[in-house]
Amino acid sequence: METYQRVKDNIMILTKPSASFIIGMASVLATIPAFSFSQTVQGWIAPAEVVEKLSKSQPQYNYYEEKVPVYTLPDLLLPAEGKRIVNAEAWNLTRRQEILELFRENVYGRVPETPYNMIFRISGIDNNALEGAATRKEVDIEISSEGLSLTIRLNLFVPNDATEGVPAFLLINNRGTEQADPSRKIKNEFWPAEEIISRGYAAAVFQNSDVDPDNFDDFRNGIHGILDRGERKGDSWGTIAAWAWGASRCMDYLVTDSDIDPARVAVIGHSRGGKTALWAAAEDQRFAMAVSNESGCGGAALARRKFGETVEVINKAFPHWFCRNYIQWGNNEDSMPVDMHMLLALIAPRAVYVTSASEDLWADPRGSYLSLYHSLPVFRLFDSNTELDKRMPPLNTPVSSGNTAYHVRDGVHNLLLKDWNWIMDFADRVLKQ
Ligand code: GTR
Repeated sequence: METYQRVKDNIMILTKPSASFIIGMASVLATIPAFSFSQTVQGWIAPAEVVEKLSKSQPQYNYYEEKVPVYTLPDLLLPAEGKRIVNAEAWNLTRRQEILELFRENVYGRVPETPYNMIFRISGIDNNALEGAATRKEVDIEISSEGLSLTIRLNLFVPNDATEGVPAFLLINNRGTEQADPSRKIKNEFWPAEEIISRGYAAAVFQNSDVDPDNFDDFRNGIHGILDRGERKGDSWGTIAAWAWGASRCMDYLVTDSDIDPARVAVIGHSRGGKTALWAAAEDQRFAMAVSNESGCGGAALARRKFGETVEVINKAFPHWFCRNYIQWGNNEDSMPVDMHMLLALIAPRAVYVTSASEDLWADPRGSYLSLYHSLPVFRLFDSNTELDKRMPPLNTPVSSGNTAYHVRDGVHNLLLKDWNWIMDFADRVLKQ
């Protein structure tokens, strides 16, 4: 893998070669087997000017491929005890549960077992939304326990021309409400409800802050303030686990709505929302697909690469996102019993789509792709034809195999219509056929 990365680095610099550099490179390339060059030029490499710019402005973080440490990933198919997993049945029965527990214990934390009541209230229905193309429903999901309560507002558009329950995208909105405005006065590519409807999907969204505000207050506000009991422990749930739990409460509603096909609901999120979408699908197998848009550290990106944002950095900046036990893995990634390929594997055999953006090196595009690549042994237990190239696909070129997909889009950290269109192309294949 190291040789492979260095080959890529060489080619990366060649995008703007100086004369002396070309001469220098000639001797380097002479040592590379002939097939490497043609293979390498096809795949994505981080733009040299972005690497330089970020490395200058943030010298404390690594943006150089050649500085990625040599690492060994935990073996997905080797349980703590017993024999190597060789089939889907054994994976589901033993190893999947073992890895899920490791993520609860070491990364996101455990949902408390506190009982609660849940009520769905349809607060509004507009049968003539989106110029008649959809019905809009405002659903309030009220959660209460021992006199305390909160409400998650689920906004939902369902296509009016459907004759049966449709597949749906549930977006975890971690940005301002204007990015996913259900009144459609403000339209934003972050939640292109019109396009989602026109392609035959329901478009659902909730605000992550309805479940738990995105700030550190020692876990007093949001759902923590309602369900947490007693002292916090090392594996008590953090805010990402709370948001994922909120996605599952939305799913609780969606399975009751006959306009939706409950077997074809995708959960999608961007960045911190992408981390959440992956964990939601790992915890809740009712989600048929998870989309991680540029989720980076604590999401799709391999922690052991220490590229861009790291475990240590994310815990300092966002002390409420993960469980306390996660802190110990900062600068100690090699000892962590999991890495993020194992999170993606927890979603198998359901569909998973991982995305990156070419200028978003903070979220480590290559580490995200490699994570997907290294999760494939589990997807192959279910569909032996699932195969991706170890080289990244070129820019703006989605690749998919079986129930896995990836793209790296040009540009900066965001969820755009371009991303959605490729994601829906994949969903057309895996959720509609
Ligand atoms: C960043 C954070 C990332 C990512 C991002 C976002 O500040 O370091 O892990 O989650 O925020 O959510 O936009």
